[in-house]
Amino acid sequence: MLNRIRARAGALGLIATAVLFAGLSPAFAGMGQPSPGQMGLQQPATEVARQIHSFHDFVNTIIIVITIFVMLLLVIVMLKYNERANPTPSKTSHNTLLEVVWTVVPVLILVAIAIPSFKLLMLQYSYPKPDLTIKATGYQWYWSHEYPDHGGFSFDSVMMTDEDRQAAIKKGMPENQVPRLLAVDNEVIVPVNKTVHVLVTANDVIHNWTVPSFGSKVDAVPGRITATWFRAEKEGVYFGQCSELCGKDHAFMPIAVRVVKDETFKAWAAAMKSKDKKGAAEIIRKAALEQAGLSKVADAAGAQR
Ligand SMILES: [Cu+2]
Repeated sequence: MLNRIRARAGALGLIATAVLFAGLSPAFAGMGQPSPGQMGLQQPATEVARQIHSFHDFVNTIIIVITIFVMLLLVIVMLKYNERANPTPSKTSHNTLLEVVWTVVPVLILVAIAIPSFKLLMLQYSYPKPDLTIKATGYQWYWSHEYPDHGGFSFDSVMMTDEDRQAAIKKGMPENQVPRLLAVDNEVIVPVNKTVHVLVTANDVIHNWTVPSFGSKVDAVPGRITATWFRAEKEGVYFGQCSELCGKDHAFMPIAVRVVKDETFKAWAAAMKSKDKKGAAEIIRKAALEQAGLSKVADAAGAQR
C-alpha cells in the first residue's frame, strides 16, 4: 500500500516537474513583448537577460526539488507514523549525523545559489564602455528620452491610444509592432550590438525604467541618477512598462525601444538633431515595416510619396 502511494506521489512529482519545465521553455514567451497564454519569461535579447533566465531556471529547479522532497517526507510521516500504524512511538530526541546534515546541506545550497547570483550582479553592474548614452526621465505618466551625446535632442514617449493604434494599423503597420498598452508615439531608437547606457531619473515621484528582454530594470528616483545598460543583439522592438507604483496611470506609461541597424540609427539621430521630426518618423516607420518582414510595402509606400 505504502509503496503504491510512494510510486504514485513520485509519478505526480515527475509530471508536475515536466509541466513546470515545459512552461519555462522560451517557445512560449514573446521576444520583446508578452504573448497570449505565455508561460515563462520574455525571450532574452542581451547577455544580461540570458543570464537572468539561466539563474531563474537554476533556482526554480532547486525550489521544485526541495518542495517535492519535503512533500514526500510529509506524506511518509503521515502514513508511517500516525497513531494507528505506529502505536508505540520512538523516544529518540537527538541524532548528531542527521543534525549535521540538515545544517550543512542548506548552507551548501545557499552557496550554490550565491555564486551565480553574484556573477550576475557583477555583470549587471559592470557598465562596459558605452557607444551611446541616453537619459530617461519618468513623469506622471509618460517617459521623456534625451540623447546627450547626439546634440541633446529629446522627446516624450506617450502611450498610443486605441485610436492611434487603429490609425497606424490602417496605414499598414502590423499589429505586433503596435501592441495595445505597450506601443508609444515616439520610440527610443538604439543601434544593434552597441553598448547603451541609460541614465534614469524622475521629475515627480519614483518610476521604474524596465525592459524585460534586455534584463533592464532600474528605479527612476527624483533628484537622483540611477543607471542601467544593455547591448541588444537582435533588431526589433522591445517593450517594457513602468515598474514602480507611481499613481493612477502607472499602468499606462510603457517603454518602447527599437533596435535598428547602425546606419538607420545614425540617419534617425541626424534627422532628430536637425529637428526634422517628419523625416525621423519616416526612417523609423520604414525600419519598423522592414523588421516586420514587409520591406516591399515600405519601399512601395516610400515611392508613392
Ligand atoms: Cu511610473
